[in-house]
Amino acid sequence: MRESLAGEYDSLSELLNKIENEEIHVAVLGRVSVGKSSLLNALAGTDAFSTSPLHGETRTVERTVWQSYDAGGVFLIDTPGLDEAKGEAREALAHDAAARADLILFVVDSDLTSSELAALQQLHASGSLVLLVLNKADRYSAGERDALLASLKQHVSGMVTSENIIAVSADPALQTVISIDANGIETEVERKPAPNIDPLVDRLWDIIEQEGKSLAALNASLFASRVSDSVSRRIMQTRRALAERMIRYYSIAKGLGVAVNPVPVADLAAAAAIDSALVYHLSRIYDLPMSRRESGKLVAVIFTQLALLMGAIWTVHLASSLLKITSAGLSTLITASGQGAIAYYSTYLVGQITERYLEQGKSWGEGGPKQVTEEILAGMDKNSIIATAREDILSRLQSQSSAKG
Ligand SMILES: Nc1nc2c(ncn2[C@@H]2O[C@H](COP(=O)(O)OP(=O)(O)OP(=O)(O)O)[C@@H](O)[C@H]2O)c(=O)[nH]1
Ligand SMILES: [Mg+2]
Repeated sequence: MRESLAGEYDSLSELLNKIENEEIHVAVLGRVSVGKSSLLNALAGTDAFSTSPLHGETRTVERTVWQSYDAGGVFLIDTPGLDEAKGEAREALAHDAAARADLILFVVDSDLTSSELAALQQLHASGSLVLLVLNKADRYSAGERDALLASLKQHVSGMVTSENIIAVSADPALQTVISIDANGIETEVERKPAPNIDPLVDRLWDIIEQEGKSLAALNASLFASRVSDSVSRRIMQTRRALAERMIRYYSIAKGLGVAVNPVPVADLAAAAAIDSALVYHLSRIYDLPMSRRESGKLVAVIFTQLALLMGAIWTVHLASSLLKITSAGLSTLITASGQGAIAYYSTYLVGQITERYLEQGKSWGEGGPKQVTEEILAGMDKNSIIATAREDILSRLQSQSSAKG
């Protein structure tokens, strides 16, 4: 008992570490010999992983860093192939690694087999983010490839969006080409084509940049929700910590966005979109997933309450008081960061209110949204939050401008 608990604590603390260090783990999963290790080598730009025409080359879970991603902290994780005759233990290893990853590259080399489909369904049910990668595209004509992609798309509709279904050639087969020398003599030579993985790299960058840190946090929380009840208190703490981190992350993102690019209040729609993304992710941390639409609605409810309670003028007051405090130097930065701080504060409020709603099992309780909003406002030290916001934003603005200059 103690041992199994210790194991769970270990994996939890590993996850927390991962979030602390802002690591993102990308794991491959797929049948034997579809080219998982080759794909990771192509991504890494090295021969970090051993490959072979024989089935079952990869026997353990191994990892390397994706160096071409500047921000660092992206790990590529290789796993043994699924579906091996006698490989159940290895298959379990692979699934386990995938469950901890933030993003899964599910690699296939032809249309889906029933066991591949089953594995994808399992991943989908557990909430993993999956890219479906059709490897060995060099073996197909353009027409065949498109037909295959269309078929894959159909099989996984509702599980993988079409932008996340990508054809690549990680390790294209040798090509025979005719070379003609200066005397016009033709000889056949074998040529090794370069890997073609650019569409996948682009998509990975997009995802990591857009969702980056929250992706790691999100996945850790999904994993945490699968461990046993005996650690549920610890999980609640983990959730709070994750939620807090995520709220802060979104608050900074919005504050910074507004500070760098001060917008008239007319841009409320864009602001609301950020807040509803936050709500969407928080609902996953609390294992009470809401759709994007539901999240948007919740934000509208919260905005209404905030406006009723604080009046539309509150932003103006806040802005002028902030500007008064800070008149020395850096004037444009300060003005900008004043607006940013307000944006930060509003997202922070939305986050706190949503968290309360989720903790109560997706309910406002007897007093409705008004009471929850009042309680949160009453229990919050506005000035210290705004001060933190300004510090966060200013320090980032300054490091940005010093990096540029
Ligand atoms: N034609 C072609 N062959 C490829 C491609 N990618 C990989 N291969 C070949 O497929 C074979 C298997 O590649 P691996 O990367 O070892 O496959 P794996 O999925 O890691 O296999 P296991 O570790 O055994 O599960 C090797 O002979 C590769 O050269 C590709 O894009 N095109
Ligand atoms: Mg392998």
